[in-house]
Amino acid sequence: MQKKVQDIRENALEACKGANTVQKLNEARVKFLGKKGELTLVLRSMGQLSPEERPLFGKLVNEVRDELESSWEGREQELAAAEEEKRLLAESIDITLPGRQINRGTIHPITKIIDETKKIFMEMGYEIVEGPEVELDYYNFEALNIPPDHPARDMQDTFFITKDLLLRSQTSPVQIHTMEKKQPPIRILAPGKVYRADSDVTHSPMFHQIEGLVVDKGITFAHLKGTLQLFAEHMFGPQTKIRLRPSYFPFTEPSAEVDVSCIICSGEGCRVCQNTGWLEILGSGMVDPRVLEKVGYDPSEVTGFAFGVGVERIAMLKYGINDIRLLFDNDVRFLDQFTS
Ligand code: 2NL
Repeated sequence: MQKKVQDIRENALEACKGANTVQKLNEARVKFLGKKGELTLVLRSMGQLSPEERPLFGKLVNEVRDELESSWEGREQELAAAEEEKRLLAESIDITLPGRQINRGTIHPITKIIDETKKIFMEMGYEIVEGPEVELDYYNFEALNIPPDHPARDMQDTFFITKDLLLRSQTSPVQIHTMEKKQPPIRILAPGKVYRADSDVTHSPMFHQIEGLVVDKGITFAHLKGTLQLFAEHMFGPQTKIRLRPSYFPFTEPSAEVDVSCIICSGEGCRVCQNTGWLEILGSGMVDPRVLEKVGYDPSEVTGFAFGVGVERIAMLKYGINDIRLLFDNDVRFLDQFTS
């Protein structure tokens, strides 16, 4: 029996050393030290021994059990440490790996033109003003001296909500509101969305306009010309020339269309300027005295000039975009080209 215990001890120690996973180690423990394990069974068979032999045998079995238990404990710690190390190694993060590129957004070309224009005029002391996109007919048309039978007032051209309420077709109402609230000197720039019932490759039913207005004592057409020359140089480059052609708007008198020397061919003549060397970029004029009167200003005291720029047109010219819809599709392959 003693020999048997020694054999179990040796086999168990062997199995303990040989177990290379926690699971195998547990299996071996069940085999030798479990309820039905070899050492347990040999202890149960103690009845075969004489009463004198039993205490000694019991002591031996207990010693072997203690030895095996501690050996198991040691091996278990070894294996657990090895497995932990393996796990940590597998989970470890290589911090030397370069990070994934973050897709940064870009500023929309329309926003870029608006931001640039705001900067140009803020540097000349203009205040930026904004207002509602839903307006009264009065502020969009009547206060601007646009007669009741004017084509712009047709349902075909303007989005009416009710008889008196509409989506503004220009940003001028913002300027009317400002003049009603403040006395000259006025120097304001009104950028924003406007709406017209029109849609093709160069027209969108929603587009952006920037209007400027200056009213003060002694404002002349020379101020208008100088201001727009400066704007053209800042927007299109220092070599840019401007040209004014007589025109008509109900809210300005006299009125002028403003052309810039072609930004593609510098005035030589090309496809973009249709061989004229010039590009039409804005409408302008001296504020009609009737508009000043309607907001309560005295036209014999103060005069003013005003202008309106189509933002999409400027963006299309400046970035060589041939279809206005590209500006509203929000296709990142298009927008990604407008970095910095
Ligand atoms: C164009 C023409 C223009 C104005 C807008 C204006 C505003 C007030 C009084 C007088 Cl409150 N005028 N705005 C003047 C002339 C032209 O825009 O073709 N825009 C794209």
